[in-house]
Amino acid sequence: MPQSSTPGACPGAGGPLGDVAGRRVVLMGAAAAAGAASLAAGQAGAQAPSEPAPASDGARAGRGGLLRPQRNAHRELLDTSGLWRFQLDPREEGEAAGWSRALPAPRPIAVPCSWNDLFDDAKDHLGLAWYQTELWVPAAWREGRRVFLRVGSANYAAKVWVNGTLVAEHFGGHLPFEAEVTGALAWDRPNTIAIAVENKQLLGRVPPGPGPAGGGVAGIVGGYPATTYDFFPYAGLHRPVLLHAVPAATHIEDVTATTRIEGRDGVVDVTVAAAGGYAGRGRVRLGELEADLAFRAGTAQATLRIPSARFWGPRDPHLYRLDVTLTDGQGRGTDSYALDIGIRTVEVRGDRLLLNGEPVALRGFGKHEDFPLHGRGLDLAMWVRDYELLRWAGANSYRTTHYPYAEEAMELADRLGVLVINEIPAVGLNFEDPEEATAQRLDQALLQLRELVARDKNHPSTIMWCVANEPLGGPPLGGQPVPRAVEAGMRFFRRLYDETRRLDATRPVTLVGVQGGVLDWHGIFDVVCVNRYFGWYTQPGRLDEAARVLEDDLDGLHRRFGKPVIVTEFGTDTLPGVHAAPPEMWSEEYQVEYLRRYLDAAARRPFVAGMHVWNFADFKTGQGTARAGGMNHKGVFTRDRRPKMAAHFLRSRWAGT
Ligand code: BDP
Repeated sequence: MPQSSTPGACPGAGGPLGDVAGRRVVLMGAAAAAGAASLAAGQAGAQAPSEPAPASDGARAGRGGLLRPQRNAHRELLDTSGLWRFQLDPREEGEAAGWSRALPAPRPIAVPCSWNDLFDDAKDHLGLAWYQTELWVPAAWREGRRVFLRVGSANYAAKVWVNGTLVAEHFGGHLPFEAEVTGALAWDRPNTIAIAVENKQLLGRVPPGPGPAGGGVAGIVGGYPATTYDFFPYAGLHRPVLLHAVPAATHIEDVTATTRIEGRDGVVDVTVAAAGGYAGRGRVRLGELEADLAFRAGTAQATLRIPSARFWGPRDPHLYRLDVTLTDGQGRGTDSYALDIGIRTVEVRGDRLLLNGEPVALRGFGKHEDFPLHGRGLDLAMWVRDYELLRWAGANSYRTTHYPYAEEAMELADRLGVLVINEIPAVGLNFEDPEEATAQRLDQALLQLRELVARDKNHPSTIMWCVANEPLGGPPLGGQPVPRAVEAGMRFFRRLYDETRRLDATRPVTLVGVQGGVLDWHGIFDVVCVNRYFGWYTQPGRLDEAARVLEDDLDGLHRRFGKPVIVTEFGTDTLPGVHAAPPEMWSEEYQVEYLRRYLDAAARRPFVAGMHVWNFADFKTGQGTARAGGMNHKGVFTRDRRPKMAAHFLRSRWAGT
């Protein structure tokens, strides 16, 4: 996003993606609920423009719904994925020149996909670029429907036009947003959809661009393009753009299902929100069970009890189908929505993490949405293969490092019984950066948190929310914390913790700490998650010494916090085919021996509730002296998913084969 030059700059001063004032921009769901402050903050750079809120549709705002569109007897869906037109706009002239109606010199592009690995001149381009497509909307949608346009993920900032009318603006990649477009559609000709996207690395964003205090690990490894994080800043339309239609009279805007276990029974509390302050009736069905819904001011609740329920977990990922229906005076359905839910509980008791009342140990990885050519674009084949490899390795868990993953990935995790730590894109935060930047980041992080919880709250696979990865309050790897930065972080993380619990009281919340980082912040959270690289970034080549330091460190964390500890990252860069005996850094043997020591240390400590190897697969980064071929090589699989020795080692430890 272009930066406004003065605090409180007048609307439009922000440049092409900053100009929404005076126009009707309808942003739905959680983003609308989050309101003006968050949206304005998201588009700010180092300076803090307080741009007015986009106008939002009162009927939708405040409900926090972000239901994944579906097709059924009452709902329609049109996926625009395919070839779109594309044009870079390095001089940011497109908006004034009317590119929202037609691009002057377009080339074809695939949607969804990152643009960076497709065109040589777009590789390191993080500035503005335009997407455009044309499509007929089915005539049957014209009567009695409201039509919405939903963008699954545009990284980072996006502005959307339909037939030249601005309909939405959104800040933050990796999460969906939608706008009502009913009034903007044409029915006698194709409709033009144009989306302008940019991924500038700016100080006030989340993740932030590099500030005066420098980045986190990326600051150590260097890198071009410059980022505060250690993965490539892929840009573009990363998930499908959908049009969907719902009944005009009223429709189901949101469903929240939370589950409890009482004895052998599963209890499901369901809250339904319907548009326009709906005050009619409905019903909710769960297998044989059914309950009536009586709406007041657009909300209704019901509780269903399943005797001798099957509880969801890795061994039996059983899902129950929950059908919600709105009904007219004769009891006929007027809208419906179906959800697959799992009955399970997650809680922290003392230093144990419990799933369905039993201690659970997470075995798995940190990952990335990263694959050749597609970059961060949705790749369902990759996801299906990755879940197959997780099963092959005997893993039961991963963390969505360092941003929310595709909804399809969450759905697969539900079906396959994989336990997910679900993380917002708050990576690269440095609390030595200017206060103003921290304030903007807080607004943006809160927006992303609200959108993430709204999107993923009904997934049984999400067992924990994570609000940040490796924030800094002083130099990394053990420098002295800076008191002002520690305090600023304390305020920031208390706010994020409280907000997460307010949005969802059913899941633990965590923060992932950097090696040698600020420990005080962990005290706020339910689970202590730490990334540790003893034997790699420190104690290089000295695995036995590294193991002793790790054991002392884990015991210290346990003594200090008395909470479950998860080692959310540990790993070594490893080039497949490089061998060494005795093991040496970068060799396959070194990766195996390093992982062995970490897993052994954890196995002797029942308070260690999980071990996530960094990383599942090699992944693309910026270019830098520590990143051979612009890659992080800490995968136990290569980028094209071939196993290194370490993958076989993990399989023998975790799957027992
Ligand atoms: C950690 C970061 C992760 C990096 C990793 C590494 O959380 O994103 O990729 O280090 O250096 O600090 O490999």
